[in-house]
Amino acid sequence: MITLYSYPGLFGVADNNPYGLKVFAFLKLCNLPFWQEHILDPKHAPRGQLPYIAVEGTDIGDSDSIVAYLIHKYRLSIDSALTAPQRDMDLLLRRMLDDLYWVMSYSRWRDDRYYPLFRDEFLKAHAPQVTAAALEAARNYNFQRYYYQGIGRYEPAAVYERGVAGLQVLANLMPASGYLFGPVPSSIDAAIYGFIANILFYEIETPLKTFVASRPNLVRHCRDMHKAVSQHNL
Ligand SMILES: N[C@@H](CCC(=O)N[C@@H](CS)C(=O)NCC(=O)O)C(=O)O
Repeated sequence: MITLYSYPGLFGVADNNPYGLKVFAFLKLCNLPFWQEHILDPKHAPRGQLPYIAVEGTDIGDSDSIVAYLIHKYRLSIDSALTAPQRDMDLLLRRMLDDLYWVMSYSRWRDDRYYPLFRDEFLKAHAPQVTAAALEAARNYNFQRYYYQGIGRYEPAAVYERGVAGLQVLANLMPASGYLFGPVPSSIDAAIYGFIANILFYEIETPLKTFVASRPNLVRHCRDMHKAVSQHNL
Protein backbone atom coordinates (compact mmCIF):
# COMPACT_ATOMS: atom_id res chain seq x y z
CA MET A 1 0.00 0.00 0.00
CA ILE A 2 1.20 3.49 -0.83
CA THR A 3 1.02 6.15 1.88
CA LEU A 4 0.86 9.75 0.74
CA TYR A 5 2.11 12.19 3.36
CA SER A 6 0.77 15.63 2.57
CA TYR A 7 -0.64 18.81 4.10
CA PRO A 8 -4.30 19.03 5.15
CA GLY A 9 -7.07 19.95 2.74
CA LEU A 10 -8.88 23.28 2.56
CA PHE A 11 -11.98 24.63 0.79
CA GLY A 12 -12.94 21.10 -0.36
CA VAL A 13 -9.61 20.22 -1.99
CA ALA A 14 -7.68 17.23 -0.66
CA ASP A 15 -4.44 19.13 0.04
CA ASN A 16 -3.94 22.86 0.46
CA ASN A 17 -0.51 22.48 -1.09
CA PRO A 18 -0.48 22.22 -4.90
CA TYR A 19 2.33 19.65 -5.03
CA GLY A 20 0.51 17.32 -2.66
CA LEU A 21 -2.74 17.75 -4.57
CA LYS A 22 -0.86 16.94 -7.78
CA VAL A 23 0.26 13.58 -6.35
CA PHE A 24 -3.20 12.89 -4.86
CA ALA A 25 -4.82 13.53 -8.27
CA PHE A 26 -2.21 11.41 -10.05
CA LEU A 27 -2.84 8.44 -7.73
CA LYS A 28 -6.59 8.78 -8.28
CA LEU A 29 -6.27 9.05 -12.07
CA CYS A 30 -4.16 5.89 -12.09
CA ASN A 31 -6.53 4.03 -9.74
CA LEU A 32 -3.64 3.22 -7.42
CA PRO A 33 -4.87 2.36 -3.91
CA PHE A 34 -3.29 4.63 -1.30
CA TRP A 35 -3.70 5.92 2.19
CA GLN A 36 -3.42 9.69 2.69
CA GLU A 37 -1.85 10.88 5.92
CA HIS A 38 -2.25 14.60 6.52
CA ILE A 39 0.68 16.03 8.42
CA LEU A 40 2.01 19.52 9.14
CA ASP A 41 5.63 18.94 10.04
CA PRO A 42 7.77 18.00 7.03
CA LYS A 43 10.88 17.14 9.07
CA HIS A 44 10.69 13.39 8.29
CA ALA A 45 10.23 13.98 4.55
CA PRO A 46 13.08 13.50 2.10
CA ARG A 47 14.66 17.00 1.77
CA GLY A 48 12.27 18.17 4.50
CA GLN A 49 9.46 19.03 2.09
CA LEU A 50 5.97 17.69 1.52
CA PRO A 51 4.57 15.75 -0.20
CA TYR A 52 6.30 12.42 -0.01
CA ILE A 53 5.18 8.83 -0.35
CA ALA A 54 6.19 5.69 1.47
CA VAL A 55 5.94 2.52 -0.57
CA GLU A 56 7.30 -0.86 0.49
CA GLY A 57 9.72 0.72 2.95
CA THR A 58 11.03 3.38 0.56
CA ASP A 59 10.36 7.10 1.01
CA ILE A 60 10.22 9.22 -2.13
CA GLY A 61 9.93 13.00 -2.10
CA ASP A 62 9.32 15.65 -4.75
CA SER A 63 6.00 15.45 -6.61
CA ASP A 64 7.50 14.98 -10.08
CA SER A 65 9.95 12.35 -8.82
CA ILE A 66 7.04 10.56 -7.13
CA VAL A 67 5.06 10.56 -10.39
CA ALA A 68 8.07 9.27 -12.37
CA TYR A 69 8.79 6.60 -9.72
CA LEU A 70 5.21 5.31 -9.71
CA ILE A 71 4.98 5.26 -13.52
CA HIS A 72 8.12 3.16 -13.63
CA LYS A 73 7.33 0.89 -10.68
CA TYR A 74 3.78 0.04 -11.71
CA ARG A 75 4.34 0.34 -15.50
CA LEU A 76 1.58 2.92 -15.70
CA SER A 77 0.44 3.90 -19.18
CA ILE A 78 -0.93 7.35 -18.27
CA ASP A 79 1.77 9.18 -20.29
CA SER A 80 2.66 6.43 -22.78
CA ALA A 81 0.92 8.05 -25.74
CA LEU A 82 2.63 11.45 -25.37
CA THR A 83 4.69 12.63 -28.33
CA ALA A 84 8.18 14.08 -27.87
CA PRO A 85 6.90 17.69 -28.22
CA GLN A 86 4.17 16.94 -25.66
CA ARG A 87 6.81 15.62 -23.25
CA ASP A 88 8.75 18.85 -23.73
CA MET A 89 5.59 20.88 -23.08
CA ASP A 90 4.89 18.75 -20.00
CA LEU A 91 8.28 19.65 -18.54
CA LEU A 92 7.98 23.36 -19.36
CA LEU A 93 4.54 23.53 -17.77
CA ARG A 94 5.79 21.85 -14.60
CA ARG A 95 8.50 24.51 -14.40
CA MET A 96 5.94 27.27 -14.95
CA LEU A 97 3.84 25.79 -12.12
CA ASP A 98 6.95 25.79 -9.89
CA ASP A 99 7.11 29.54 -10.48
CA LEU A 100 3.38 29.97 -9.88
CA TYR A 101 3.82 28.18 -6.54
CA TRP A 102 5.65 31.19 -5.12
CA VAL A 103 2.95 33.62 -6.23
CA MET A 104 0.17 31.44 -4.77
CA SER A 105 2.04 31.01 -1.54
CA TYR A 106 2.79 34.76 -1.35
CA SER A 107 -0.92 35.54 -1.83
CA ARG A 108 -1.86 33.36 1.14
CA TRP A 109 0.85 34.15 3.65
CA ARG A 110 2.46 37.43 2.75
CA ASP A 111 -0.31 39.62 1.32
CA ASP A 112 -2.09 41.37 4.20
CA ARG A 113 -5.30 41.55 2.15
CA TYR A 114 -5.62 37.75 1.93
CA TYR A 115 -3.69 36.26 4.84
CA PRO A 116 -6.48 36.83 7.43
CA LEU A 117 -8.98 34.94 5.24
CA PHE A 118 -6.53 32.08 4.69
CA ARG A 119 -5.62 31.92 8.39
CA ASP A 120 -9.24 32.00 9.57
CA GLU A 121 -10.29 29.26 7.15
CA PHE A 122 -7.31 27.14 8.19
CA LEU A 123 -8.21 27.53 11.85
CA LYS A 124 -11.89 26.85 11.15
CA ALA A 125 -10.97 23.63 9.34
CA HIS A 126 -8.05 22.37 11.44
CA ALA A 127 -8.08 23.76 15.01
CA PRO A 128 -7.15 22.57 17.57
CA GLN A 129 -4.45 20.55 15.71
CA VAL A 130 -3.41 23.85 14.12
CA THR A 131 -3.13 26.90 16.33
CA ALA A 132 -3.01 30.60 15.53
CA ALA A 133 0.52 30.69 17.00
CA ALA A 134 1.68 27.87 14.69
CA LEU A 135 0.28 29.71 11.68
CA GLU A 136 2.01 32.90 12.75
CA ALA A 137 5.31 30.99 13.04
CA ALA A 138 4.76 29.46 9.59
CA ARG A 139 4.05 32.92 8.23
CA ASN A 140 7.31 34.30 9.58
CA TYR A 141 9.20 31.31 8.17
CA ASN A 142 7.56 31.90 4.77
CA PHE A 143 8.54 35.57 4.82
CA GLN A 144 12.15 34.40 4.93
CA ARG A 145 11.59 31.89 2.12
CA TYR A 146 10.08 34.62 -0.08
CA TYR A 147 12.94 36.97 0.65
CA TYR A 148 15.64 34.43 -0.23
CA GLN A 149 13.74 33.11 -3.25
CA GLY A 150 13.38 36.72 -4.40
CA ILE A 151 9.64 37.19 -4.73
CA GLY A 152 9.49 38.76 -1.28
CA ARG A 153 11.37 41.75 -2.68
CA TYR A 154 8.77 42.47 -5.40
CA GLU A 155 5.90 44.93 -5.12
CA PRO A 156 2.61 42.96 -4.82
CA ALA A 157 1.44 44.12 -8.27
CA ALA A 158 4.61 42.71 -9.84
CA VAL A 159 4.13 39.41 -7.98
CA TYR A 160 0.64 38.93 -9.40
CA GLU A 161 1.71 40.09 -12.87
CA ARG A 162 4.22 37.25 -12.84
CA GLY A 163 1.63 34.68 -11.74
CA VAL A 164 -1.03 35.84 -14.20
CA ALA A 165 1.50 35.70 -17.07
CA GLY A 166 1.98 31.99 -16.36
CA LEU A 167 -1.76 31.40 -16.05
CA GLN A 168 -2.31 33.21 -19.36
CA VAL A 169 -0.03 30.74 -21.11
CA LEU A 170 -1.95 27.88 -19.52
CA ALA A 171 -5.24 29.42 -20.69
CA ASN A 172 -3.82 29.73 -24.22
CA LEU A 173 -2.88 26.05 -24.24
CA MET A 174 -5.90 24.46 -22.58
CA PRO A 175 -8.52 23.17 -25.04
CA ALA A 176 -12.23 23.93 -24.59
CA SER A 177 -12.97 20.26 -23.90
CA GLY A 178 -11.04 17.19 -22.84
CA TYR A 179 -7.63 17.36 -21.26
CA LEU A 180 -4.42 19.17 -22.15
CA PHE A 181 -3.19 16.59 -24.67
CA GLY A 182 -6.48 15.02 -25.78
CA PRO A 183 -9.62 13.24 -24.65
CA VAL A 184 -7.99 11.35 -21.75
CA PRO A 185 -5.96 12.84 -18.90
CA SER A 186 -2.21 12.50 -18.63
CA SER A 187 -0.08 13.25 -15.59
CA ILE A 188 0.25 16.94 -16.51
CA ASP A 189 -3.50 17.30 -15.95
CA ALA A 190 -2.98 16.18 -12.35
CA ALA A 191 -0.22 18.77 -11.98
CA ILE A 192 -2.40 21.55 -13.43
CA TYR A 193 -5.31 20.53 -11.21
CA GLY A 194 -3.07 20.63 -8.12
CA PHE A 195 -2.45 24.31 -8.70
CA ILE A 196 -5.67 25.55 -10.30
CA ALA A 197 -7.98 23.86 -7.75
CA ASN A 198 -5.93 25.51 -5.00
CA ILE A 199 -6.77 28.87 -6.59
CA LEU A 200 -10.27 28.44 -8.03
CA PHE A 201 -11.98 26.69 -5.10
CA TYR A 202 -10.61 29.09 -2.50
CA GLU A 203 -13.07 31.71 -1.34
CA ILE A 204 -10.29 34.29 -1.46
CA GLU A 205 -10.46 36.74 -4.34
CA THR A 206 -6.81 37.09 -5.23
CA PRO A 207 -5.77 38.36 -8.69
CA LEU A 208 -4.90 34.74 -9.50
CA LYS A 209 -8.44 33.61 -8.72
CA THR A 210 -9.96 36.53 -10.67
CA PHE A 211 -7.93 35.49 -13.70
CA VAL A 212 -8.66 31.75 -13.47
CA ALA A 213 -12.39 32.35 -12.90
CA SER A 214 -12.49 34.50 -16.06
CA ARG A 215 -11.18 31.65 -18.27
CA PRO A 216 -13.95 29.10 -18.99
CA ASN A 217 -11.49 26.51 -20.31
CA LEU A 218 -9.45 26.57 -17.08
CA VAL A 219 -12.59 26.44 -14.93
CA ARG A 220 -14.03 23.57 -16.97
CA HIS A 221 -10.79 21.57 -16.84
CA CYS A 222 -10.48 22.08 -13.10
CA ARG A 223 -14.07 21.00 -12.43
CA ASP A 224 -13.74 17.95 -14.70
CA MET A 225 -10.55 16.94 -12.90
CA HIS A 226 -12.17 17.55 -9.53
CA LYS A 227 -15.01 15.22 -10.46
CA ALA A 228 -12.54 12.62 -11.70
CA VAL A 229 -10.52 12.60 -8.48
CA SER A 230 -13.10 13.06 -5.73
CA GLN A 231 -16.42 11.75 -4.61
CA HIS A 232 -17.71 15.23 -3.85
CA ASN A 233 -18.51 17.48 -6.79
CA LEU A 234 -18.22 21.20 -6.26
N1 LIG B 1 9.76 20.27 -5.62
C1 LIG B 1 8.90 19.88 -4.54
C2 LIG B 1 8.38 21.13 -3.84
C3 LIG B 1 7.57 20.81 -2.59
C4 LIG B 1 7.40 22.02 -1.72
O1 LIG B 1 7.72 23.16 -2.11
N2 LIG B 1 6.92 21.77 -0.51
C5 LIG B 1 6.78 22.86 0.41
C6 LIG B 1 5.31 23.17 0.54
S1 LIG B 1 4.98 24.60 1.46
C7 LIG B 1 7.32 22.47 1.76
O2 LIG B 1 7.11 21.37 2.25
N3 LIG B 1 8.04 23.41 2.37
C8 LIG B 1 8.60 23.25 3.67
C9 LIG B 1 10.00 23.78 3.66
O3 LIG B 1 10.55 24.08 2.58
O4 LIG B 1 10.55 23.90 4.75
C10 LIG B 1 7.76 19.02 -5.08
O5 LIG B 1 7.49 19.07 -6.30
O6 LIG B 1 7.15 18.26 -4.31
